[in-house]
Order: sequence, then structure tokens, then C-alpha cells
Amino acid sequence: MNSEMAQWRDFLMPYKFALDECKLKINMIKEEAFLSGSYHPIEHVKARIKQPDSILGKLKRKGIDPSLKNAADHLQDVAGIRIVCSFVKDIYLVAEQIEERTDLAILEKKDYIQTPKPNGYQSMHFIAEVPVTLRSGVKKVKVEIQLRTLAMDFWASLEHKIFYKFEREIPDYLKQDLYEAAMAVQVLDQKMEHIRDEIGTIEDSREQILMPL
Ligand code: 0O2
Repeated sequence: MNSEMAQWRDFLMPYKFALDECKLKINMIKEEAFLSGSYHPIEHVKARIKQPDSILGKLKRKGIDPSLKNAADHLQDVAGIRIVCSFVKDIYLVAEQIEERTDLAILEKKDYIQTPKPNGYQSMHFIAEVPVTLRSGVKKVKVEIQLRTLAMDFWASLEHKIFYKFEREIPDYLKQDLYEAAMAVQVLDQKMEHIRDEIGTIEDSREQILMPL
């Protein structure tokens, strides 16, 4: 392994461990609800570490000299975890549980559901700080936690693909279509939540499995 690769490996390692810790905590929220037979608001969870070329590209776009030190100091989303829920209310329920945890610190919260971005993007973002125990001691590592509904996730993943396909310059006619689709996502989320509220709690038909301890 050359020295540049070794530097990246050492840089990314704490982010990987922070992400592992974070996944465990989110899965605990999910499993606790499931195993105790109460309503479980999380559909699925995905995690990713930003690739070196994306890290350097993001620094350059921000007008910051692309170095590992600057990535650690200026980027908050080298490690990212995405929690996808069925309903908007579930997002706020999970967000509350995350904020109440004492094993991570919330440094920042952006509510793009209450105030969507001008392009229509909706999600709740947290920047969390997770303590990671390394051979050299405890390091506090930042992880971006995104919470979305299934419909918001559908929109954001398509918009993301289009954004990259057009090299970050989405043509106006598509911007308009995407904005209209984002408005449709809002309406769909409201309608689905209304239906859910009408019928009351939704029971999960899956068998409850007793986990071996
Ligand atoms: P990628 O490729 O997903 O990693 P900041 O310095 O905090 O003001 P930043 O980091 O852009 O700026 O913060 P923000 O707005 O919280 O966005 C962080 C991430 O949220 C993005 O990471 C995306 O994953 C997602 N995101 C934000 N806005 C949009 C959007 O308009 N559309 C989509 N599809 N995703 C969005 P990256 O590094 O931009 O992208």
C-alpha cells in the first residue's frame, strides 16, 4: 500500500468506527420498538463513508484547500447515515429519540421538512458527534444523520442522479419538473399520514422473533 492510500485509510478509519457505533444505536431504537411489540417507526437504515474523490471535490467547491486536515475540520458528512421512515410523524418521533440519547451529542440540526430547500429537497439532518475508542484514546467523530420518508427518499435519490448526470447543472425544465414532483411528495406524505391516522395504529404482520441474548 502506498503512503497516500495509508493516509486515507488512517483518516477514514475513525469515521468507519463512528458509523458502526451510530448504526448500532439506531438499530437499538428500531429493535427496542420491535421486540417490545410497540409501533416501530423505522423502515430501513443505510450508511456510507464519503469516497476520497467526493471529499476532495466538496472541499474544492467550498473554496477550501483539499487536504485531510481541512476535510476533518470543514466537512461534516464524511460519515453519513440515513434513516428512512414511512411517515413524517415517525421522523419527528425518531429525531426526538436521537436527541435524547446521552451516548452521542447533537451539534447541529437542519429541518428541511419544516423549511424545504428552494429546489424542493426535504429531510431532517443532524450533525452528531460520536465518541470512538481507538488505541490512541477517545476521538469524537462527526456523523451526519439524515431522516426522510420513503417518498422523500425516492425524490432525493432521483434528483441526486440527475444532478450528477448533468454535472451539477440541472436544466431549468427539469428543475421545474423536480420541484413539482417535490410538491407531490409533500401531498403524498400528508395523504398517507391521514390514511394512517384514520385507521389507527398499524400492526406489523411479521412474526415477533425472540432474539437469543
Ligand atoms: P452526497 O453526494 O450525497 O454526499 P453545509 O456546509 O453543511 O452548509 P452541506 O454539507 O451541503 O453544506 O449540508 P447539507 O445541506 O446538510 O447537505 C448535506 C447532504 O444532504 C448532501 O451531501 C446530500 O446528501 C444531502 N442533500 C442536501 N441537499 C440536497 C439536495 O438538494 N438534493 C439531494 N438529493 N440531496 C441533498 P452532498 O455532499 O452534497 O452529496
